[in-house]
Amino acid sequence: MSHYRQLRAALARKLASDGLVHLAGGTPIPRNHDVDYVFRQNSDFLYLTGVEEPGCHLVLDAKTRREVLFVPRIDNHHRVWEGHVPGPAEARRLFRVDRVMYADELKGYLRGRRVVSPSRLRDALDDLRACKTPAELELMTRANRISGAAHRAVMAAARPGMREYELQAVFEAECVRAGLRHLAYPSIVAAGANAAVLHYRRNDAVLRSGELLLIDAGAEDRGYAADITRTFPVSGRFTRRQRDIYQVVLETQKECIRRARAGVNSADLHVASMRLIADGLKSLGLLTGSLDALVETGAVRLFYPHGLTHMLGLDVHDVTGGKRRVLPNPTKVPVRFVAKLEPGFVITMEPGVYFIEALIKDPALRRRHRGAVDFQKAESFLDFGGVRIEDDVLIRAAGPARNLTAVPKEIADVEAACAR
Ligand SMILES: [Mn+2]
Repeated sequence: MSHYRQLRAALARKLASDGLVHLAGGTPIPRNHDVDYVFRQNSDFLYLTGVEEPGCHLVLDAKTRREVLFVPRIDNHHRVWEGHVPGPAEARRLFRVDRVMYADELKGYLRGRRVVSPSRLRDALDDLRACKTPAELELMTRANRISGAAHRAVMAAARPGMREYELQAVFEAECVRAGLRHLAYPSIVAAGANAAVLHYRRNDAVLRSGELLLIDAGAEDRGYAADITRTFPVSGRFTRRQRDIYQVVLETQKECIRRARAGVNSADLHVASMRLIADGLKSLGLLTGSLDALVETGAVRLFYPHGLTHMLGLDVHDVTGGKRRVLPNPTKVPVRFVAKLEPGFVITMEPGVYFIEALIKDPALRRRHRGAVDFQKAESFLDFGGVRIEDDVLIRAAGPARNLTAVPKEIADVEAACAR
């Protein structure tokens, strides 16, 4: 809790001349009659308070540093159904705030006082949340360690004939068993051609021998996410064709991790990954032409249509650091995440190669990239699906990034993990 107190002090320093900060925590969201979705605290609120209860508010006087936590007034009926909820005295001790009041007193408390505008507060929080503190990194490391063990369990459990959701169950059971009861995002478990659906969610197909299985899944620890993807052979051994594509993605990922250092622009890294993938696909006869042209015309995007990296933190696609960090895109290709990497950033590294029917068979794309893409060859891969390899790395002040993800990814190691 002293960690959260320090973060509130840091926010107060930033907004000292702006007045009063009012931040509302999350409230339960109805799922259907009498049932709410599993509650997940608002990320900003969690960042500043560590409070995982719904219906709370934080009011922080940035000038005097005085902080008040507002908690819901609990009646006996609520206690009958929900059990013990800390009252003001207990909440004050638990969450180390100056004062605790009831949420129904908030309106009166704020009356006539100047409150920091939502956009100003948004920017200050984006700025603060970008660089992770040692305490945050501990949680992120733990989320990664447990999610990583769950990925290894999935590799060991996979067998032809199983359904994708059986592996989803293996992954999620491992995380819950280790104490992480919330996923950072819905698990993607995609066998064969399903891996070419980037946000595949059905997870109900049968795993067939000879196919690859792509699993993109991560748990969160007190809100801090892990975001990990592995692709492995259902039968435990890569075929020649799978090996070729896998190796292109793996070498690209490893090279991008080597280059991910403080001061490097994430957009440049993305272009570097496009070039590496284009080069690999050239050597496999899927692409033809100069790397510059394959990147600038977007030909390589037919096989690699998403970004290389995003920020990771309390949100799986985390804040990118506020207005003062906004940069023009220095490259000639559209990139969503443009930032100069800083010590304390945790980012994903997730190149991929996919054979997506909607792109490969698109008449306009076929006209535009005629000559650069061997569409006949690409069509012969339509049953392939795709390969993505995703690790989470911490940018450090000096030297290479620290990889938080320890899950087998070299071909021999993946096959050994599958055989276990
Ligand atoms: Mn990701």
